[in-house]
Amino acid sequence: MKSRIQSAGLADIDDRLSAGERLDEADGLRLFQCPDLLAVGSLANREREKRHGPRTYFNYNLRLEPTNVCVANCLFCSFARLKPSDDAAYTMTLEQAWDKLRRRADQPLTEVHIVNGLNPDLPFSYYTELLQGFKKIRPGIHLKCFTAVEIAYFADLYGMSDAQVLCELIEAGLDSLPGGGAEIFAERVRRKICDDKCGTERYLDIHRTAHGLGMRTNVTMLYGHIETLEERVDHMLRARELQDETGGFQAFIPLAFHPDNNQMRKLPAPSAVDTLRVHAVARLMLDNIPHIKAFWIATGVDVAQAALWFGVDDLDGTVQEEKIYHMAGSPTPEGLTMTQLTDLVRAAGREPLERDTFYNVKETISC
Ligand code: V47
Repeated sequence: MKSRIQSAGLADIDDRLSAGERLDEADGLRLFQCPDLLAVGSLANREREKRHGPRTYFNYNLRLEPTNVCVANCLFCSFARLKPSDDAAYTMTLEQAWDKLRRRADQPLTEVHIVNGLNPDLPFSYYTELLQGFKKIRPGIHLKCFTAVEIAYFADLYGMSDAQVLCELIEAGLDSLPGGGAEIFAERVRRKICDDKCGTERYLDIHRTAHGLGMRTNVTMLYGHIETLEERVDHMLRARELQDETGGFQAFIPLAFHPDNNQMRKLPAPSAVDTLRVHAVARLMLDNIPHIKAFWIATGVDVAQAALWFGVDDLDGTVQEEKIYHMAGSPTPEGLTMTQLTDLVRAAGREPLERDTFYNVKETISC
């Protein structure tokens, strides 16, 4: 592999990684431009194995999207419905949302992950009661809910500061924030694809505030649409910079753009090769973020398996109900069982481990 890395022109990057040195913007760009994907992948795999050996994490989780009514008009989104009168618009009652958890009393779930549209018609109490109700049904469940974009929207709609919103949600049972809403941090792209939702500085500042309040969060990157390679690297560096300051990010999650049923449907979906490379470059650039996650619903199951040799150590979890990607054309199942996750990790030659949201590992996998 040494000679392959040399032929690929990456010997200096290899040396710097071996010396524990940090890569810079120009290195990031070279990793994206290098024609030899396997050379890039082998460097990412080395960094992955340095941190995690063959270990591959996933959890027993449930994804819920209680409302898709949304005032934002993001060009990539196939899930949101701008008007509540639209046929496909929905808002679950609290009972309907709680029932999703009640009906799974037999499942050893450890996390509920909630993402919503920006719904102008709900009171703040909808969200606090939603969390309180989940904790009443399952006191031990981890609630990873609401993107920073939702937190910003709540603050503006209900006349609170971002910190106040976070504190009230924590009081109601919120445990951590998911990474959604990051899209691409570069203002040029944000202006074009999601102009009417919270900007980069506020997204990052909400994560900064959450970390300051003792919460752990994730950070995502939506790739494969109109962003340039430079903008991908810039995105990673902005996440890395905040992580230097707070240390609060647990995982970086590249999200492959799915083009069906949205305003960017003329664009092709990113290729498997691009997906493997994005995850690999993320592992190499983000030396301070512990986990690189392949969200298997976004990458596809087969590519997620291969990504376990391209820097990825985490596969999210069972998920079970997912709408955002399936409405945008994802052909994966809506959920996987723990047995399926375990089998696919083993088939890829890696070691499957069930984790909780904080990456504490369970002795045996709950199949
Ligand atoms: O913010 C929306 C993305 C995100 C499309 O934190 C799309 O553990 C591709 O953030 N094609 C929500 N992507 C999902 C998300 C997430 C997923 C898994 C784990 C975690 C975590 C977070 O989905 C949105 C947006 O970036 N998205 N539409 C689409 N057409």
